[in-house]
Amino acid sequence: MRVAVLGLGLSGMGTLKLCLKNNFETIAIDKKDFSELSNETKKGLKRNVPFYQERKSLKLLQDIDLLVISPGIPKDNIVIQKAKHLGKKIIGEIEFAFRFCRGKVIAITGSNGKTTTTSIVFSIFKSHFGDVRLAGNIGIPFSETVINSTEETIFVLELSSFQLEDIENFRANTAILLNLTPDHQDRYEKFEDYCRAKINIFKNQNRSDFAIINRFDETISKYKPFIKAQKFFFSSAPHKSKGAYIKGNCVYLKKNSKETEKLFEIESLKFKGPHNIENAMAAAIAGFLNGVPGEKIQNSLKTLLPLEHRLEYVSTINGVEFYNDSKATNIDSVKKALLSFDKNVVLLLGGKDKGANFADLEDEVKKRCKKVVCFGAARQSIRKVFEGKIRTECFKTLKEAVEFQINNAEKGDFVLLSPACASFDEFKNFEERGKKFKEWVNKARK
Ligand code: UMA
Ligand code: ADP
Repeated sequence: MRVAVLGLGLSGMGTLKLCLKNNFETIAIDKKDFSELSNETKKGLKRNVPFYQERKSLKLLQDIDLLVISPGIPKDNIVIQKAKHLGKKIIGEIEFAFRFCRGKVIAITGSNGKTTTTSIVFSIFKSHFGDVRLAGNIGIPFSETVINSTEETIFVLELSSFQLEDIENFRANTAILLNLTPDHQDRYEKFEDYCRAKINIFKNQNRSDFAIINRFDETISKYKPFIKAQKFFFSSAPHKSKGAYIKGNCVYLKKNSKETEKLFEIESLKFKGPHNIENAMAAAIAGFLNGVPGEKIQNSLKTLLPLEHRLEYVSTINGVEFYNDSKATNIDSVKKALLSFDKNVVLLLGGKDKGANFADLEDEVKKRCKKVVCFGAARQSIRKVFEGKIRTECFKTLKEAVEFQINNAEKGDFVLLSPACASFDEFKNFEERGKKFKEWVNKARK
């Protein structure tokens, strides 16, 4: 088998390892020149894998059997186009890894909450099974984790729409779809194209598999006929479908018309907001259906802490609470953050605009916020949306915005960085933005 691997980031390097392990004849391709690759990539390539810059690889494509592509590569890429033209087989890294995967797959997708829910699922499964492996969009390539897997292995995979675009036979024994709201408008022409990629998570499932779905997500509802697996629903709003529901202070699982099981107590969760209860519900259903005892599910949920940069409590200064939700880079995640507070929110919105419709936040902002603080590259366009509707303040940088709030917010306020924008105007990524936010707040406390 002759394989070409396109993109030499995490996925590509994982794919290469798997190719080498299987003694495939392999070539490595990237849009960067060799000199621009990271030292780690260069080191990885030294194991006798010939490297070609994209343009220089084109003439070699006629000799390959398979092109494996990384998720972040746009489909108008010249190598993909050429391979298509030559009638070559093209698959994504997830599909390639799946061909070598033994054991069970629990896959999680959605527009928001993937990483949080994947971490909860991993912790629940780890509490009961011996060989549980975490992989996918969470930062660990699936291709790296499939090596030496056995029938006893359980894979917990976070999957993005990019990864789900290029699957063929990939099958999840349990698939969770958390929600479908607009994101990645820069990659997809239509919202429907994005949804179709996400729905692919159910593509190869059959009646022996499980599909765990948000009960009241209108977009997901449209795709229900596509799902062949046994459906289990979850929602923090009342419902009577098979799946997880809230009664009083507890979450129960309705297994069928006769049997109900207690899953967990809401107060035992250390996560804030109804969206996180739903993430825990989805994860608990997955655990239960796959044989994790209720007690172990409850113990895992009790001990889990919110992940960094996801509605993370930072500190209280003079009665003002500060929250870091730097990972909230689309409208729905900000809405969910707002729903986690009743009033007195000082909302920090800004950064690099991803094409979001900020006006969709208006209702919740009016109900729960004291003011909107706009910062960064998108500050003027955000201000225009909210001006005259609520008090607004504008700052060139996030640092200035935060320092002003440290000195001026009032006792009982919640200063919430939930920016609805990417971070790249001022920071390397959302992690750096969140870390800086925490640094400025914590410095002021001392
Ligand atoms: N490249 C080309 N040609 C191109 C474009 C890129 O050769 O036209 C090369 C780049 O030079 C680089 C490599 O491709 O060397 C990067 O590939 P990639 O963008 O697919 O990134 P990876 O490092 O392989 O990381 C990917 C996921 N990245 C994306 O989907 C953009 C990681 O998710 C994931 O953790 C990793 O695989 C392991 O599974 C990150 C992400 O941002 C966290 N995901 C998006 C999100 O969460 O919103 C979807
Ligand atoms: P993803 O991996 O899908 O980006 P994360 O768990 O990293 O999801 O969370 C990203 C943002 O979405 C954070 O601001 C977080 O508070 C918010 N969030 C988490 N779960 C949900 C959910 N179920 N619905 C909407 N927003 C959510």
